[in-house]
Amino acid sequence: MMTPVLTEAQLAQFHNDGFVVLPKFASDEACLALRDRAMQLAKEHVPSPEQATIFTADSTAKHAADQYFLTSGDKIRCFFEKDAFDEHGKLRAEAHLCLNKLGHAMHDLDPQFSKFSHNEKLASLANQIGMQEPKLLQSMYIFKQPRIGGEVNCHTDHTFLWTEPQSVVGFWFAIDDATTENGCMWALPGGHRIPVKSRSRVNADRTASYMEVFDETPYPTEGLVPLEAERGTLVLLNGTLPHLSGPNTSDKPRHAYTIHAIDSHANYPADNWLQRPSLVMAGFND
Ligand SMILES: O=C(O)CCC(=O)C(=O)O
Repeated sequence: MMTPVLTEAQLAQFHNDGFVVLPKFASDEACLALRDRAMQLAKEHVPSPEQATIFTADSTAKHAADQYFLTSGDKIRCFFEKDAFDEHGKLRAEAHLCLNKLGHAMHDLDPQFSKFSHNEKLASLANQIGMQEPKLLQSMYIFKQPRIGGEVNCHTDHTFLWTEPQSVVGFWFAIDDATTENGCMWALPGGHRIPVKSRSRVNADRTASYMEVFDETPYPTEGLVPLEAERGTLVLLNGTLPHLSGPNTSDKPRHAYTIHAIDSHANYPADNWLQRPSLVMAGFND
């Protein structure tokens, strides 16, 4: 029997609202060590400024950019902010300071990220919210850089990491303090009960993804609440919960680390964009 992490009230909140905010889940020390490592990985893996220009999504570069993204499920790759490039396609600052995120397998491939992502507390939490056999599918380190950190549109994680039945859960950690000024997340309490409106799929030769839309109407914006979070806070998100984050117009960075776990009892269709041909998924306490 694992030691429960959530109080009864927090568990009820997760089920009722589709999310729960858990301050001080990770230590400042662990967050800062992860932050340092992320900056190091950014420097090591960032494409050169010349290579980087291929990701400015003009039509000839689209295919290369799609391939770079669609084959990143079992790698550590760097993705640029769209405002990172000036009108001549040149990076506005040092390349690693223009990144939107790292993705998508740091939790498997980097020892420091692996240490942060695998422990008894997370295993117990996943168990408490009813995941039968949680497996870590993807990780993202989101920089949300000062002034150029872009918004993340309202979405559900199930749309992008589809399982049958639905099982994905987001484990989002504030690595810096996240506020309404620097682009914290927002979520729609109870919105996880709205039927999911779209499903992202890839075409048969895996050259591009497309959206299968079930319902054209946007998610309601009324009722969205800001999820301000101090460093070390864990926000747990049901996979069908609509959530978003604003742009970072401030001069403060807003780093965050997010893990998406699925239940290995659920089917993971082959037309999900994210595949991990070279890696087996591990559990939280593996
Ligand atoms: O950190 C953000 O800004 C958004 C993260 C998000 O949407 C996610 O982890 O699913």
